[in-house]
Amino acid sequence: MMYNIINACSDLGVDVDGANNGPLLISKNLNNKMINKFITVNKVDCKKSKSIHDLKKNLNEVNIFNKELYDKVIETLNSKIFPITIGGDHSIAVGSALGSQMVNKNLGIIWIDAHLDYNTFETTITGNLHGLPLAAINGLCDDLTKFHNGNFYNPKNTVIIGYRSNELNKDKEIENAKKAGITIFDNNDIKKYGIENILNKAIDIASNNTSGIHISYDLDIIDKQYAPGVSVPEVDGINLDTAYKIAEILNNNLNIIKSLDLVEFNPNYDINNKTLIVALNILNMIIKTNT
Ligand SMILES: [Mn+2]
Repeated sequence: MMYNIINACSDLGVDVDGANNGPLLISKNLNNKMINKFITVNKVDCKKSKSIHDLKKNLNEVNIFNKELYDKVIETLNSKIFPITIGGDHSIAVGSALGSQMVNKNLGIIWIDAHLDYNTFETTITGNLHGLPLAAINGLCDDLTKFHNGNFYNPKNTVIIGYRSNELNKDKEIENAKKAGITIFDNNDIKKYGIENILNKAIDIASNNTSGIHISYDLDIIDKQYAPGVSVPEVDGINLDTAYKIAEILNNNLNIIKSLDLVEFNPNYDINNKTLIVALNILNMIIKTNT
């Protein structure tokens, strides 16, 4: 199995700057003989909206970006290469996950994240589009997915792991997710049952009657003391052993995993390259050869 690394260089989905510079920094330091090639998608040149009154921040530019990323993921899969998309803020997953769905048809998804990313245009209070991608992928945010001509991900095969955030509008976001019927394993579930049990359960749910799984791994699931270089850091996250255990289990399941994102590395907030090194370790563990 060979891999294309797709650098998704956008921070237009969040009012914090810098996540657009994460992918190239990771790629520059990624030496792995299983990599076929590096592809880069850049955000369009624009004046980034950060207005608190704008509840669809940079919508047009995010859509232009995601359509281009979508095409790169489709192209990669059509040449029988595994796409790894490096973000970028999490709004880029609308492009990568739907691109994979377009080719693989009936995928499940595992969203590894401190946040639900399950706001809709009706419930977002910030207008930061990186808070909507999972709802969008389930077909609940039409304005973010007009470029997509295929199926959406079925909520029955949609699983979140690691949720623990305390955002102001979290009740509405949880309500969205519960109404849709997705499965949520929160941070306490990981503490109680262990990451191996939880991730294996998630894989069962996401792969049940599907053609495979798309993985979206947000670095903010990790405690901010180990991975401070993200746009919205959260305390009480998983430790590095757990973060690497996830990578190892993903590597063991590459037969059913069809595509993957690693997102939200923001070099502006990194300390002593901690987060960069964690991201590189995770990628090298996922794409190591099984021999
Ligand atoms: Mn996220």
